[in-house]
Amino acid sequence: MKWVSAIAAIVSLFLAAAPANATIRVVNVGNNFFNPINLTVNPGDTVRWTRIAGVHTSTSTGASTKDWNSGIIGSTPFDVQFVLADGPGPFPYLCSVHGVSMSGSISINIPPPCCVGNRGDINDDGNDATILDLNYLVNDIFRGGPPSPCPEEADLNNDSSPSTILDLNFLVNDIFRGGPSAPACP
Ligand SMILES: [Cu+2]
Repeated sequence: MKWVSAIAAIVSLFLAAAPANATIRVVNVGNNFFNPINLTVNPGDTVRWTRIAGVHTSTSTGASTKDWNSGIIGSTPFDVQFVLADGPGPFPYLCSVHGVSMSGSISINIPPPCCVGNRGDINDDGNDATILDLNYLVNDIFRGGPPSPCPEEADLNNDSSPSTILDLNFLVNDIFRGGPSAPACP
């Protein structure tokens, strides 16, 4: 119980200082264009198509693995989240009212291969487990922040399921209590 409340205290400390969350990236939908036409986002970001004029949709072309169709976009914007597992894209789309003359694409900025650094380097900044990694992990687990760019590096206890409370336990124990460091990547 003492252990749990210690973690809760630390977590609440870091909630206040947690870094920016996954962001919302706006694509304006006008007559007859998307702006920007081509947009690259980070894993976890949400693309928000926002109508500024006319009658339009955001509709994936079917040429990629990710499909969406907004229908006619009204006063409520249309959101799609792009995650690491979607792959880099590009994900082409068009307006189903105006066809290929009104089209665009989304790409995802995929980070370099995993486990090139140290396990525990959750934010992939090239350093071993630090407070910044703890920030990142808390943000991921409790606030819907982006998952680690390197899932293997986020799996601190090497149980094949990254970014869980058990990894948070492990990291807190490592940083604050002189507990064991995360095992090396394979
Ligand atoms: Cu249109």
